[in-house]
Amino acid sequence: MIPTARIPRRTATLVTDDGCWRVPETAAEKTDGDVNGDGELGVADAVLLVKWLLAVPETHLADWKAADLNSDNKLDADDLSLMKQALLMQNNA
Ligand SMILES: [Ca+2]
Ligand SMILES: [Ca+2]
Repeated sequence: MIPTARIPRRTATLVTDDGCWRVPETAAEKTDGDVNGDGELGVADAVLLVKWLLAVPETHLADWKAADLNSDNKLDADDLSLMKQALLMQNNA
């Protein structure tokens, strides 16, 4: 399955006791591949993942799970390949 870039969405919960709407942080939907945590999938995410895979010092992933595109709980070249495909699909859309 080829991942597609998604626009981050949030869900809201109505709190009936005070009538306020709340948007819990835990309800934030993450963008696939957004490893730098800026809210969108971009070339910078692929560059960051490459640097991390090459063990470049001082490389920090804001959200490594976002880059685990094949959901096998590890980051490797397969995830990078899927990220490249997602970027190509995003740019050709
Ligand atoms: Ca990003
Ligand atoms: Ca993976």
